[in-house]
Amino acid sequence: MTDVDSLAQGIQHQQKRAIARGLSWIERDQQLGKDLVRTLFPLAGHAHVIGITGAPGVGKSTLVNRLALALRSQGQRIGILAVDPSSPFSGGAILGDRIRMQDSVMDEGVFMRSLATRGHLGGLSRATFGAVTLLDAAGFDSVLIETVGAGQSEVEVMQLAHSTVVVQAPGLGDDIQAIKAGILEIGQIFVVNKADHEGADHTVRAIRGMLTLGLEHLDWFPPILKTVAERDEGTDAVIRALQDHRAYLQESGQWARMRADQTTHIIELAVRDWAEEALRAARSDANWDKWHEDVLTGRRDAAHVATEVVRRRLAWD
Ligand SMILES: Nc1nc2c(ncn2[C@@H]2O[C@H](COP(=O)(O)OP(=O)(O)OP(=O)(O)O)[C@@H](O)[C@H]2O)c(=O)[nH]1
Ligand SMILES: [Mg+2]
Repeated sequence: MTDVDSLAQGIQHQQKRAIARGLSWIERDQQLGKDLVRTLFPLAGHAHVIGITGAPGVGKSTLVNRLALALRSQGQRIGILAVDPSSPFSGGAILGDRIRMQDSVMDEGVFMRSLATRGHLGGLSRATFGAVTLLDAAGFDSVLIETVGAGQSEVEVMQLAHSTVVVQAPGLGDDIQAIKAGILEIGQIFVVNKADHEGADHTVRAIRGMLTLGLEHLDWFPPILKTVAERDEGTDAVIRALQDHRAYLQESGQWARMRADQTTHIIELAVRDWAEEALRAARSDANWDKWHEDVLTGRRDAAHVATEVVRRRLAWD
């Protein structure tokens, strides 16, 4: 049995050490991690993947903690990913999350992990895709992904979720807040947290006003819910909205369509990896200088050389 197969087996048996090890492989973008994700992919597709996004400090982690405990009390096993696009290493904010998450981390049925950025473009969403696939294959019923809603990589990360909860808080310049992050399009559930603060109703109205501008034709109209996550108020309504949205996705066929899209995605990743590997091999091939010279002098078209590179790689495989 290969390393990948035995680790995949440990993950299926829900061994926390195997899960942690696999996630590290995936986070570091190692070949073993890629192999592992491909091995686990057919076992995934059952978990409800829930994105929690919003501006810094609106209470995402506090809400995630509440949701995790509520789902846990229904008997679910919960995976939590805190995705931090801003820091290459686990920074202060994530460390703070960990401490606040402690009561759920202690629980056997909850697995919490933070994922940091890889240097290259798309690395974060790839790592998150792999991590979600792993946790799903490990049998977690729900996977919660927390990320700060600020840029393109977060939007990409949220596209991995079945249901995205956009969290806002009163008094942060509501209109600009939502539009700037391009966040309205990705939210299926809106939460105005810190409803104990002044202006929560104004924020609800501002969101409703913006939503009605373009979503009338949709058959899912995003609910806008008020919560006080710190005091566990409103958690149940968010849980119900998530269950409704899941049922909606399943009945409308979107759940199956997302799984089909992911299947396309993993094939694309595999093809891209294979092509990159072929190129790497070509660069260290003894013929590289000759090919280079051929293209430079016009003796051969670059596409001809590419065909030869691929042919050689196929013969090698
Ligand atoms: N008043 C009030 N404070 C809250 C509420 N929910 C969370 N907080 C507080 O708001 C602060 C930020 O909460 P977090 O849950 O860390 O917010 P976050 O969105 O995860 O923050 P980042 O991950 O740093 O972007 C903490 O001090 C929480 O205790 C709430 O409903 N009301
Ligand atoms: Mg947080």
